[in-house]
Amino acid sequence: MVDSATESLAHHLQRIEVDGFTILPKLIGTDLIDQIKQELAPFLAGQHPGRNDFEGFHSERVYALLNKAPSVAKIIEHPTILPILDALLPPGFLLSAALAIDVHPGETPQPLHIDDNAGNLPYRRPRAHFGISTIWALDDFTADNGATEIVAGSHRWPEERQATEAEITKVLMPAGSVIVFLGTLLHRGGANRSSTDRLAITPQYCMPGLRQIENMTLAVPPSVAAQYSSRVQALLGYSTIDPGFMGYVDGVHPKRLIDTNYQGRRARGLESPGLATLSTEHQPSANA
Ligand SMILES: O=C(O)CCC(=O)C(=O)O
Repeated sequence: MVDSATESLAHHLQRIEVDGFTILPKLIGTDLIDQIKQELAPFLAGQHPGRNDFEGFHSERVYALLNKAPSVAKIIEHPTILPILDALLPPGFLLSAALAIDVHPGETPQPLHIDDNAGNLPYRRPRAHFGISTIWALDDFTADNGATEIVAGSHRWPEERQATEAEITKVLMPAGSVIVFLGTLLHRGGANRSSTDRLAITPQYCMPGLRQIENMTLAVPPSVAAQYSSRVQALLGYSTIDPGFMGYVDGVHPKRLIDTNYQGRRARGLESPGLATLSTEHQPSANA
């Protein structure tokens, strides 16, 4: 028998395959929204307006979120979102970016873009996605307050194709909702023609072997990462790609920087697969 969670997962995966995105309405409630807003408030006091058209001259962005607003971890590892990500990305995928975007009145539309080519990788679209993005609405996304805008189906488009205004759709959703979309989908922040702010948080995830957009293990040092779950620590980069050792630090598992008692593969009775594929001078400690 197929349970409703499996059915719902299949539905969202189907939507993502066809349209490039799916929307999950009201996944979090006002308690968590208020808690996150409270933690973000000191960083959204007007000191850091956007520095270019992409960040938005009438917007504020807060980076290094897990070093500033710990409750954001609850959406980064939300139990309804993780299975979607697990289905779309290889095991060991990473948190590539996690930022708050407060779009103020007067903001103009952001340039249309995709999220999974920040490293200028030499692969042209159409291609498989390298990442998955989510945007959580912490305020209602309305027709005039800067709601995210997407181009449905553009994950299949060739690199050169430009969207017409008629092909751009606003993501209207109540606070607490989230849109999940492929890293290859064209989208942008909308213009804010209202008199109120539009706050969102965008956790973005990438293939385990890619460089993260934000350097997460510097943004969230071991002493701070220690407060989070093992899954969030792994998403930040306190992890290695298993089987193998990519991501090691000084020849050992990066989790040792958080927990000195963390047991390496050998102590756990595991082989160190993959070592044979490297020449001897490049082999790290088998204890990673
Ligand atoms: O603020 C939004 O709605 C979208 C922002 C975005 O796509 C980005 O900055 O990458």
